[in-house]
Formats: sequence, structure tokens, C-alpha cells
Amino acid sequence: MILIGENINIMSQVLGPAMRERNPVPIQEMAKVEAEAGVDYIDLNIGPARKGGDELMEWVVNTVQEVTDLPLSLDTTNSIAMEAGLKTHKGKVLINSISPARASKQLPMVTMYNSDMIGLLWGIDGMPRDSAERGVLAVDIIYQANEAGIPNEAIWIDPIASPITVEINQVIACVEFMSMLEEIAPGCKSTVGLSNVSNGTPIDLRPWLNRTYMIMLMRHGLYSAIVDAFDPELIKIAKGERPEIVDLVYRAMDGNKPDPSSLTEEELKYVKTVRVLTGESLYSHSWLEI
Ligand code: THG
Repeated sequence: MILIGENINIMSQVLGPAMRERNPVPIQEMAKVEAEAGVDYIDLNIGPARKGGDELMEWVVNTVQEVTDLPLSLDTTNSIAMEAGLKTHKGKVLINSISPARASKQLPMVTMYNSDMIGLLWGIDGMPRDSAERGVLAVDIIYQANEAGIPNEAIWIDPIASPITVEINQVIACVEFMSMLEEIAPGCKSTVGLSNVSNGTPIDLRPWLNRTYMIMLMRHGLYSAIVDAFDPELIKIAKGERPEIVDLVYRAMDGNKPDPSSLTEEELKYVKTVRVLTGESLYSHSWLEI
């Protein structure tokens, strides 16, 4: 699987101020940590960046490319800032992200800079309510992209993962959508922001949700994921180094109920986490204890 490191983010309490002060050190340190952790892309999220976004994006792209050759994923809703980043970036870039509503402005940039794009399934009315609405939005964005001359292979569809603390049906809908994608759009790629699913859960337990959710999506062909580079175990799983855990999660998804006494403590945590992510048991912060 292709991994996009999420850690360079203007919301971060360290990197936000560093971006505003144009202090390259913490940003370059984070880029190096992400590269060493084994991610394939580094996401640069500068937020809406309404004022001076173009200058900020250009500076962040240059700052990161001074310390790594990894391709970047440029994350801002400001089209002017996006274009400044595309101009500055060396090599193949990923635009994160383009939604049907913003497509007319941003799709021409994909063509002009020969980039890849994340197609975000965010509708005019906001978040899609289920997998069928996701399917409709996917068809819309892919149609518009194809019309602009962009092939399916350059489109990474993101169904938008929701926090399990907010709406379990949305967590389930993303997995369901992933199982439909190949039929809707042969050759399209996919990605999911895994940390979204554990937003609002106890910080030390977030990795269990992120990893398990990734495996559940992998089962339906997930191509890439936006990940926390500080979870080495998640990266191992993504790189195929924990096949027995992947297999265990697949079996748990099938409703296979292993005898708890035959499982290690680690295995039991994955099985319990599958149960809350499929909605089989109700989520609470103590889901691993019961
Ligand atoms: N899809 C796409 N892009 C995305 C997302 C997505 N970009 C943003 C987001 N979702 C993925 N990135 C993050 C980055 C940080 C966190 C979650 C998702 C996060 N940060 C910690 C927190 O808020 O508690 C710590 C922040 C800090 O360093 O202070 O959870 O879904 N296409």
C-alpha cells in the first residue's frame, strides 16, 4: 500500500507556529521523521490559508524538498496556494483534494501540471449520508475529471472516514463504498484518512482503531492511506509484514468467532476492534476492556 504521511499540518501545535514564523527547522525534522518511517508521500496541509497562502505553500514545498526527494501531497482549499505549490514542486505531485463542487476550478490544474489527484466525496450539501451517495459523488467527480482529460489511474477516490465517536453508520458506509469502487470506476485508485476514524478517542488507543480500519479497507482493495507516521506497527501492516494479523481481521470480519482463550492479548484487541468498527458492539472508550 502507498502511504501518505499526515503529520505536517497547520493544526499542529508545533508546526502551525513554525509555518507562520517561516521557521524551517521543525518542518524539516518532521519531514525526515516521516521519510525514515517509510511513507511514500508527505502531505503538506496548510489549511484554508486565505491570506498569503500562495507564498506559504511555495515556502513549505521548498522547505520540505530541501531535505527529502519524496513526492508531496498538497493539501489546501485555496486554489491560488495550490497552484503556487504545483509550480514549485519537483517531480510528480498529488493534489489533496478535489471535490465535485470545486472541480471546475481545480481539474485544469491536474491536467496542466500532470499531477495525480485525490477526489474527495464531499457533496454540495456536505457529507454523503451512505455508500450510495458516495457512489453518486464518485461518478460525478470521475466524469468531470475524465472530461478534463484525466485518466482513472490518476484519480484517488477518498470516501471520507468519520470518527467512530460520531457516527458508526458512516464508518461502515466507507467500507461498503470501498467494496463498490472497482465496479463503479475500474482503474481508479483510493485513499482514506485513517486518523479521522479515531478522532476523539483516547490518544494511546487510537492506533488500534486506525490499524484495524486500514485492514478492513485493505480487504476491499484500498490502494493508499493517509497515516500517522508515528505508528510503526501500522506501517508494518501496510507493507505486508504482519500477514497473520491481516488474516485474523479478515476472519473476524466474516463473523468467525475465535475462542478468546486461543488468542494472544494483541490478537484479542484486533478482534474487539473489528467488532466496534463493524457496529457489532457499541463503541465506548473502554471497548478493549470488555
Ligand atoms: N482525507 C484527505 N485529506 C485529509 C484527511 C482526509 N487531510 C487531513 C486529515 N484528513 C488527515 N490528517 C490528519 C492530521 C492530523 C490528525 C488527523 C488527521 C490528528 N492530529 C492530532 C490531533 O488532532 O489530536 C495531533 C495534532 C498535533 O500534532 O498537534 O489527529 O480524511 N484527503
